[in-house]
Amino acid sequence: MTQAPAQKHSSTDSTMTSEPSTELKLKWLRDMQLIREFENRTAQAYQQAKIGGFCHVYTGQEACAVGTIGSINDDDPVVTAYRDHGHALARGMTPEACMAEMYGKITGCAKGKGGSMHMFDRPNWLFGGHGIVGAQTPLGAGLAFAAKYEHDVMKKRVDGSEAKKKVTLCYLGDGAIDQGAFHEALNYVSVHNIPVIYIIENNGYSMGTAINRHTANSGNLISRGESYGIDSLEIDGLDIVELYKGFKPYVESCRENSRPGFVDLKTYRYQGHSMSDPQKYRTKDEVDEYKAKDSIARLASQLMESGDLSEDDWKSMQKAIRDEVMSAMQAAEDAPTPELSELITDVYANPEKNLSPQTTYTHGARNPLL
Ligand SMILES: Cc1ncc(C[n+]2csc(CCOP(=O)(O)OP(=O)(O)O)c2C)c(N)n1
Ligand SMILES: [Mg+2]
Repeated sequence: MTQAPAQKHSSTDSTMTSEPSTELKLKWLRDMQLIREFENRTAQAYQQAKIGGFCHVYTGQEACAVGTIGSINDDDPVVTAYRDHGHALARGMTPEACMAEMYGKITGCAKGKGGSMHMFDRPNWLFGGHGIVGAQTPLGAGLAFAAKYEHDVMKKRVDGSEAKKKVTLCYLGDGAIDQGAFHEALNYVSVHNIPVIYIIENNGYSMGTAINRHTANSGNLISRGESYGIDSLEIDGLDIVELYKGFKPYVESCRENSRPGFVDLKTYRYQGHSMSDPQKYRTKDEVDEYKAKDSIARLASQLMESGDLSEDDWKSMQKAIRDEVMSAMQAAEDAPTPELSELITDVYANPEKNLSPQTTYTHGARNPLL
């Protein structure tokens, strides 16, 4: 599976943003390296059985989350699939809360009840982490609809605060683009002018099935967005600077015009699909070919060439990040597991009624299982 590097732009071309500042590039380098280190340690902890359940790491794809989340506002909603640690960290979740969640500890972002696939961070406007392929795509439409309704109709938020013009980012993998719910969502958001951008993190594989074997017209994914009347964009997701230059004006155009978006963001994952994947469907040469184009190494060498980063600075940045992640792991290790009483807290709207054999559901029907 080899994907052609892409940079096919739509009508937003004319508004390509200017070169990002050195400060921003250094921040991206740090954010991407944090995800890389975090994911390498996650894989290690999984192998030591400190983390259980399904676990999918994001190594290789770091520029996607960092570059796209770096193009929106702190209070724009974000929702994604199960390969979600990178999005959580890019959105501002602490490594402690993210790691503790995977360790099943009470200090985790979802009190240890969600695990790897369900990173959730309400203060940072991250609405999961979803394990059912494509399930987050109608949720992305709903989040964007709610924000638009608050702005255009209610003129304020439900809590009385200012309603802003927002854009929602909804991520999905190339393996999710043929889900029916996604097509219904695309149709809906286009008809109703809902500003949600669907970002296909196209890593070329759905588990072990290469894209040309799982989807029709795989070389032209944006034709799907265009067929719903959505101005769509192809971007090379391995080069964060180019990604930002193309994506940032696109976001602002969707925000201003209250229009949805569809982005084919071409990327590659270095590890297997999940932690138990013998990877018989691809060659080591293919993986190495992509590693040679690594987004972190590329940005670091660009910054060195421009004289904005020395070898020593880069080494000490890597060390500081390593220490930060190690201390998050230690904190996760030391944190307590949830009390039994936490089992149904935050799970049901009214746990007692729904779980008691004597009572009925809130809407009055009797529980048929009892
Ligand atoms: C509805 C549904 N069908 C099947 C699965 C099993 N499954 C989990 S991940 C996956 C592959 C999805 O690949 P992709 O969307 O490309 O995401 P990636 O893992 O590459 O990030 C499948 C089929 C699932 N979780 N949900
Ligand atoms: Mg994929």
